[in-house]
Amino acid sequence: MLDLQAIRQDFPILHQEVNGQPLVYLDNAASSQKPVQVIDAIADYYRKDNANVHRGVHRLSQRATDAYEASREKVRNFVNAQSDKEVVFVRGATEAINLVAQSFVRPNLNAGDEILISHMEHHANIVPWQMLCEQTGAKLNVIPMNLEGELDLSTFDELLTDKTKVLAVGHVSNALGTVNPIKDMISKAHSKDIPVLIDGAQAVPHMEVDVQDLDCDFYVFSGHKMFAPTGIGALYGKQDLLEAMPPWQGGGDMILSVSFEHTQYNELPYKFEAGTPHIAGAIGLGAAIDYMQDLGITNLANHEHDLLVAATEKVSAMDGVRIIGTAKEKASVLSFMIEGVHPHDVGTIFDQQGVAIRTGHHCAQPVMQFFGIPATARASFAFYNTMEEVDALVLGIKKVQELFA
Ligand code: C6P
Repeated sequence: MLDLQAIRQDFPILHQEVNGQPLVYLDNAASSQKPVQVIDAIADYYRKDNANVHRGVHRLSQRATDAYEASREKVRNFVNAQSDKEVVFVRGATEAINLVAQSFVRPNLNAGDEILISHMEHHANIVPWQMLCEQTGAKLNVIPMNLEGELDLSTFDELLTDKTKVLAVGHVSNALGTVNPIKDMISKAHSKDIPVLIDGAQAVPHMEVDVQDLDCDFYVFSGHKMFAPTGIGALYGKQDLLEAMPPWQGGGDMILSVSFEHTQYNELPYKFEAGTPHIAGAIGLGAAIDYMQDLGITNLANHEHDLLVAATEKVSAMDGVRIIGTAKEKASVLSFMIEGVHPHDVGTIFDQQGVAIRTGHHCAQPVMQFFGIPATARASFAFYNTMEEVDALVLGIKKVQELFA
C-alpha cells in the first residue's frame, strides 16, 4: 500500500490553487510532476558539483562525471539492460527514435524496403520514419487497429515481409492508454529476422520494463514523463547493434582522436553522445528512478490501475460521455468525448475548476482520424493521484454538461 499523503508531500507543485480551486493534476501523460528528491538532486548538482563531464581532471569535473555515470547505471538497472554501454542519454523519446532511424535503419534501407509501425503511434514514431521513406524511397506500412483501440494483429504476419527493415511500435498508446502485446510482436518479428524498436515513453512511468525479457532491439523513453526533468531521456540498444551503427551526430566527447585525415570514434555509449550532455537532467533522471524504485514500481502500477478502473467505471456510467480507447489492457490514460462539446471547451471548463487535463489530438492525429474526431479530452493518472481526484474528474464532466445543457 502507498502512503499517498506522504508521497504527495514530496511533490510541492501539487499544493497550490488554480482558479481558486485546489490543483488536480491529471495531465501526467504530457509531463509528470517532480518530487523534491529530484529537484534537490538537480539543485545540489548545480550548488556543489557543476562542471563538464569526461573532460577535466579537477575534482568538480570528476564528481560531475561520477554522478552522470551513476545515473546511467541506474537507467541500466531500471530497464535491466546487460551493460551500461547499452544506455545512451538523449533528449527524449523523439531524439532516440530519430537516432535509430538515421543511424541504424537508414544505412541499410533501399527503395522498395518497408518500415512497419502501428496506427496508434505518437507522431514521434511516425514522422522520423516518413522522413526516412522520403529520403530513400522506402515504404511505410501500418498495423491497423480496431474500435476498442487495440491493435488488429490479424494481418500482422503478412505485414512482416522479407522487405521489412524495422518494426517500430509503442508499448503504451498516449492517446488511448492501450498496452500493446509487444513481447509477442517482438518474437514474431524476430522469427523473420526483423529488428524491433519499442517506444516506451508512456510505459516506463507505469510498469516494470525488462528489455532482456522483451528481447527488443531498441527501447526509448523520456525522463519528463517519469518524474525527471525535460530534455533528458534514454535509448536502450543491444550492444552488438549499437557497435555496428555509425555515430549520428559528430562533435566533442564522441571521439577518441581527431585529425584532418582521420577521426577515431569513441566507444559505446559515448559514440552517440556528441557535445556536452544534459548532466543535471541525467542526475535528475537517476534520482527519479531511485524514487520510483524506493516506492516499488509494482505498488505504483497497482495504485494507478485502481485509479484508472475507478475512473473508467464512473465515466462509463455517465450519459453523454464516450470513452475513446476501451482496450482490455490499459495504463494511465482515459480519453473521452462529451456529447455536443468540443474537447477544447472541456479543457477550459476543467481548468476553471483547477483540473488539468490535455485536450487535442495528443500528437496522434491518425488515431483521431480513425475515430473520426478532431480531438479528445484526456485525463492521465500518476501514482500521486487520489480517488478524490477521480471524483473531481467526474464532477468536471458534470459541470461541462450543466453548462452546455
Ligand atoms: N507524448 C503527450 O501528451 P518527447 O516529446 O520526446 O518527450 O516524447 C514524445 C513521445 C513519444 N512517444 C509517445 C508514446 C509519447 O506519448 C510522446 C509524448 C506527450 O502524449 C506529449 S505530445
